Amino acid sequence: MKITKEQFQKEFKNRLNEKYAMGVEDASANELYNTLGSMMRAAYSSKWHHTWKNYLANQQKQVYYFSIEFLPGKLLESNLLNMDWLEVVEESLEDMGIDLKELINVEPDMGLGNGGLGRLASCFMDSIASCGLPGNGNGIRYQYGLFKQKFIDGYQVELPDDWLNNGNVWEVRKDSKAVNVHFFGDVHLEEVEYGKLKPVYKNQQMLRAVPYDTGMIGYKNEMVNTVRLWSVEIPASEEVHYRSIEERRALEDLTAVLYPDDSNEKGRLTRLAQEYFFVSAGIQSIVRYFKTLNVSIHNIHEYVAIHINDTHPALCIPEFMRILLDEEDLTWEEAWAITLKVMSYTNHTIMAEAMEKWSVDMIKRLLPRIYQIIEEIDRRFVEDMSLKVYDGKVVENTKIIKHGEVHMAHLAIIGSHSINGVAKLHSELLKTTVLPDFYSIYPNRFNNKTNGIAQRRWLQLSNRSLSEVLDKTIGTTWRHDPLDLRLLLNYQDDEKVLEEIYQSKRKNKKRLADFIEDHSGIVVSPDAIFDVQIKRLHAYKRQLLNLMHIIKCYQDIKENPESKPHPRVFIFGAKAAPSYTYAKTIIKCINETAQLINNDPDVKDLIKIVFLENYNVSLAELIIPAADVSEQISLATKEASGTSNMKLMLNGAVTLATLDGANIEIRDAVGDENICTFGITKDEVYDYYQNQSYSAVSYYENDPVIRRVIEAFIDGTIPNIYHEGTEIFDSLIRYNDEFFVLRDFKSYVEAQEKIEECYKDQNHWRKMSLRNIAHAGAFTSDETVKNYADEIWHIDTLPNYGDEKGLE
Ligand code: RUG
Repeated sequence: MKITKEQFQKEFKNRLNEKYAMGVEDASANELYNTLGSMMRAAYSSKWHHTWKNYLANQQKQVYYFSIEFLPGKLLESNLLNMDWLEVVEESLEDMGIDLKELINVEPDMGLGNGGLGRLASCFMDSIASCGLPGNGNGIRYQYGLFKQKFIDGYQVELPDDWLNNGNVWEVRKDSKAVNVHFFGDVHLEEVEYGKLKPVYKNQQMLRAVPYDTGMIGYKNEMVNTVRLWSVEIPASEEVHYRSIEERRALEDLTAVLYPDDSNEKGRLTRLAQEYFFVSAGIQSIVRYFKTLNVSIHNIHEYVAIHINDTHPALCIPEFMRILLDEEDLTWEEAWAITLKVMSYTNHTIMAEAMEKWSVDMIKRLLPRIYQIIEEIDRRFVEDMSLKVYDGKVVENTKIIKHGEVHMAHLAIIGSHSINGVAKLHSELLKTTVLPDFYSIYPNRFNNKTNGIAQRRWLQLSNRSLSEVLDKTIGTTWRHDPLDLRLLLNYQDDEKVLEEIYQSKRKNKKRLADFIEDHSGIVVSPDAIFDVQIKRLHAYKRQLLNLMHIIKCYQDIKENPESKPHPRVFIFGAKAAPSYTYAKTIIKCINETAQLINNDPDVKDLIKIVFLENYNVSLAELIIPAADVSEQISLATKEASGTSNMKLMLNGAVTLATLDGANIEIRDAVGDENICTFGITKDEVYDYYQNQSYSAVSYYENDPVIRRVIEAFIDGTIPNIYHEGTEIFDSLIRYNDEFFVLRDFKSYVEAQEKIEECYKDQNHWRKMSLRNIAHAGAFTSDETVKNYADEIWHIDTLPNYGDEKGLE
């Protein structure tokens, strides 16, 4: 999509005038942003149209990625980059006296996800389009995104994120593609002809699902795929039933909020209704599109792949069955065989509390026909397994309906031809420890697809200064083929290149330091080590371990005022689920420790703690390029993959890591000497579990350093945490430290000492940093989605893709 400066400026001014009857000099940043956005949308619309027309003409098999979360952040800059407009627009705006950055700033973050899971979905959408693959997203258009986090007196306070307040320039409402979704009521099966049963419904509630489509622009390849997000409305025919505002609100609330919990849930009925709502709407729209291909429904699996991202969309399986059985009149056997070929599922966690289960009563009431189908899937599964060699225990462990609950992971596994984990260790644990019975039944379904990140957003856009150094040093091919970052290894002894990379890091640190001062009043030096932990606040991620080390450093300085550690800034970014009190307790403790340390003159600025409010994609884009140290310190076995580890590495941070999730693959890629690992291994963790031999109190009693740190929580050293400090103390000592923080403390401190030692030897550190950048090309989502495409979805680029890229 090419445009010249002259064309752009002319069109921009015209559009601004048309839209707002204004000239550039009178318009606000918001008006300019909307003008630019609408102009871009108009420009890529024809490519968008062509892309799906080409898919249609070629009867291209497409994948539909069903995810209850998408976390794209801002789209303006990445759309400009992918359209190949970025430079022209930046320069043209500058000529007109407009700073593109100001327009970027007015765009709200599209925060329709909680963390890694939603961000991964958005990286995949970018990569699928950028690799020219036929794939689309399907999700919910929440009216409110993930809450905005504020700190008041050190406590997390949640405010609504009204992100649609000023409209959304990227979305297109498609009224003509709306569908109806049904809930509640009674259903019974009636024999319509000999041997053929059909459901008959009474008293159902009907809601309208209206799609809002957003174009997913491929990187300079003229392709535009679609993310379709569904919003609820009351159908015109049903208006009379809902006369009061309260009744209407209750229904419209269905797509109002993103559930801000990764694991615990309130409002379960609404959450279950959300899951069915976007699943049913999505599948109906896929089948409707499929019918325009004029292909027999018996072959739908050759044209459609559906991916279930975590268990939230697992109802895809019974919903697809419902359509094949009730609307397309297929036999159960054939419908099931097709469903299996269409569906695939990714598991993102082994944390037991995140394994979704729904009460039978609730599903039966809300989705009576879907429940019948789940029951029948389960009945046939149990029957089949009992006929095969499996013993009763295996069948008991794997069936879908147990103790009055529907196990969504079991439904997803039984109904999918592929089940993957998101890092090698995680996929291994699924087979050996979490789902061994399923693995014994379906060994061929299990596979690994290590996560990846979109290097366009996480390097090209967010770290322009490093990108320029790379272009100058190794050429620009890495922008299309990130594996070419390896060329950087040729320069590991080149002082000039090392210095340039260092200078670009320093520039990014200065930018972050300015932001920190503006937003929190804390002054930090860009010459300090920037030590970063950015992720959801969760006990297993062990922000507490980080905090305990900081307290130790503080106590060391107090005890020995002459000590001279290299200055450090410990930077946190993390939201806690509103109902997760322990996580909120940790936030409060970090904030109070920050108050104490940042204002203690004895510390002489050797340590600073900065907990930035409202961690989101845009903030990540600012923090990551400035990081020296990447904290990836979850207890081994608990973090399925992690993706901030990949983003930080790509930006030259050195990883300080446990042997968990994708950290292990990062270590294998960069080599032991370019990462700092510590902590117990998965085998040691399971050993403790098996022998029940862990005793936190013995660490407290026998290790004076640990004792001194833990006591700081309860002896008044850290002010204003009387209750919170006790809660932390109890979690560690009374409740035996569920995540082995005390067990790993010593080796974590040693690893931190090693980090400091390496940093002080700047030449050594700079080489480590370079090697991390050079090896990060292996962790891009482009590579990951290509593996999904080849091995799971069996989709391909259009036949002429790559020849001309502009497909007509
Ligand atoms: O916790 C996991 C991360 O380890 C992983 O990197 C990410 C993407 O695969 O998914 C996260 N996750 C898991 N988010 N929600 C869940 C459980 O539903």
